[in-house]
Amino acid sequence: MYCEWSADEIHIDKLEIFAHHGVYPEERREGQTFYVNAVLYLDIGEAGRSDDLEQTVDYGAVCHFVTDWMGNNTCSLLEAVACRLAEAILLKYKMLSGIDLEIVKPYAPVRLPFRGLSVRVRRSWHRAYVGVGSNVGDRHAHIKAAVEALRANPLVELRQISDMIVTKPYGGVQQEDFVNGVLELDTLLEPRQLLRLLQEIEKEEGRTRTIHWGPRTLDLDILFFDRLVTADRDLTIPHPDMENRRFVLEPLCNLAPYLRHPATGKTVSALLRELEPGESR
Ligand code: A4P
Ligand code: MG
Repeated sequence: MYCEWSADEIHIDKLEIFAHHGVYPEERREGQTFYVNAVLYLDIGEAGRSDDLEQTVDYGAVCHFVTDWMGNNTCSLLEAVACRLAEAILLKYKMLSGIDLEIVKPYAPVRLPFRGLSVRVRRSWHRAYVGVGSNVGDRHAHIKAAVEALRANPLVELRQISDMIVTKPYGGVQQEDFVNGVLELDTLLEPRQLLRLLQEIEKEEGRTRTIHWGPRTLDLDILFFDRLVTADRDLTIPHPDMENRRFVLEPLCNLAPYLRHPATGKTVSALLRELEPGESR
């Protein structure tokens, strides 16, 4: 699971596995040797104190899991092996906050001298806050459907749901009142993948994009993603203008009052206090 400070590591070096991954048919048919290197990130403080295996991740079990997974699956690309296996390990061993995983193919059919070819990935759980809003149709039903869709996604762990509040429309467009709230989730998805998932869920609920800031069956915005600050054209995190929106800050404060805006360093509760009483600018 997500952990901001887990700096402890367990290392697995050169686990040898015979498996059938590769682009060429003979690689898939005959199989070959692979090596797996991994760094498992977790907090082992409790296990260090208690000397209890239950408080940590059993590296023997992880080695067997990796061996079985490599043997029971077939991929063309080393990239696919590395990404899928890293995800499978993090989903199986929830105590891990992240993993560095390297898949080495020492006998790749390249017909040139080399020591080993490998793909290395770094994957970890992320903590995201998602703003939800609806002001068309059965507003609570749209939000409930979003919650259910997120719950059904194996790469998402929904942790907390704020109180839902009824809010006056913000932004100058004449429209019905909104129901707004915030969801706290842990996810293995990267920011763009999460955005794509949220947009798919919006679409499922009949969202159409016509008027900017206009009425919508369902709006799902990424407010925070770990401590990421980014301003790409299609993805801005933290969500732009959130510090001026009571309909965002109030439910967010309900879940995480001491969470800090990564750019300004201000807590959510301080941002909410700074809004004029009753005002949603
Ligand atoms: N986008 C960029 N960053 C993000 C992000 N962090 N999360 C892009 C989600 N999307 C992000 O959004 C337009 C584009 O923003 C997306 O294609 C995505 O790539 P949209 O949802 O298609 O359009 P929109 O909702 O009309 O625009 P926008 O800017 O998202 O509007 P807001 O900021 O969501 O505001 N009043 C009340 N009381 N309650 C509300 O919920 N909502 C709005 C919409 C206006 N007034 C409101 C409420
Ligand atoms: Mg939006």
